[in-house]
Amino acid sequence: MRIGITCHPTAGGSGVLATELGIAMAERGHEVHFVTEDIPFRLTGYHPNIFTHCVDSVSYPLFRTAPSSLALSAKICEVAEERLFDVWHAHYAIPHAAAALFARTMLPKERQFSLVTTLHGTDITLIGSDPSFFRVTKYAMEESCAVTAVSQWLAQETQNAFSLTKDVRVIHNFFDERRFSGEHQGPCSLTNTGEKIVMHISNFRPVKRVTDVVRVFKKILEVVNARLIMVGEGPERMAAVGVARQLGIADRIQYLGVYGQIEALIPCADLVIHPSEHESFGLVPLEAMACSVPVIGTASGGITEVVEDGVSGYLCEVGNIDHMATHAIDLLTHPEKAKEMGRKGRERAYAHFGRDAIIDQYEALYEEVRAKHWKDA
Ligand code: GMT
Repeated sequence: MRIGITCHPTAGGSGVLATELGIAMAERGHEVHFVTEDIPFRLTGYHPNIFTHCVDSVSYPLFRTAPSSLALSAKICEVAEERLFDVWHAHYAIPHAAAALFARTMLPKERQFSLVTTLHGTDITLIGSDPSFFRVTKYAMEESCAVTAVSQWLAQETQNAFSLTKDVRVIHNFFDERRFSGEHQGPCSLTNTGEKIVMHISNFRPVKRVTDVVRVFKKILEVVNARLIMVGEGPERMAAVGVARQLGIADRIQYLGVYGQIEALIPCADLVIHPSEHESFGLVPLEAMACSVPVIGTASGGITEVVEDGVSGYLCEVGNIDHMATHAIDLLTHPEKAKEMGRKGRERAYAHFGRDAIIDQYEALYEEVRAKHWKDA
């Protein structure tokens, strides 16, 4: 098949998932074209069967902000005019599904592709539900040939908010076993001898509650000699720095910035903390589990479908700093218990979220929408 993919190129779960999916499809012999604003950050090295097309952006004094979604639609059209696509897969409803839909409308009938839209989270819970985008989001989903969500929770939230006339299928996220094969390794170059490593990885948006990470860490430090490794970049970083200064623990925290190969970092952690307001899936917790690192998270949304509370980590109430700190201290001071939780997390990750089984589901979906498209044509 020839498959087009549109996704956010920046560090973030939806872009990571879309990129890994494209790589996997290309490895299965499909021809995959990424049409994005930039090269997706996880797309490194050479991959046979993968092609990239970056959207041109034009600024003009009349525009307060450049209408990049229109440029995206035009680019998708341009690429689809050159080659016949079977499927276009839009990751994140706004603007990607809407832009791909517009592109399909502009194409002559014989060039039109089947559109699959995958919902990732805030495209529904925050952006798409905002009155300014609601109708566009709903229309794009209704007009897609298939809509998938990365968790049951997100599928249900979507139906609650949009009452779609079609099903939202659940296809969970996956991790690449070849990348995340390392297991928790204990002391490493990130730390001084004797320090435990607590790690947080995110795009530091408000929904990630990074200042909670710092507050939990402050409580951990009252009992355990530890270092907090913050990986990622985003708008809340300065807030985290400020809270750490106020709490007098700034020197115990290291900010690594955006890091493409987190598979090299996660195995250094003794635990990963992920205290999000809500999380439609939680790719970082899954990748931590794959590396046998226990997770402290929040029982908020689809993360409960990934991390089993009390088995592969602990899920606490959002904002309950004491509860998260108590569990973190328990794990950091009982390495055997942490090791057992890590082992169970890894087992769960491999059993339910391995790459091939999930790719099979997407491939079957592509075949299904393609067959229906040609039947209806
Ligand atoms: O919705 C977002 O926050 C954007 C997106 C991203 O690009 O980081 O994250 C979402 O998609 C990921 C991949 O499916 C999920 O693992 C994250 O849970 C989800 N984030 C939220 O729901 C906050």
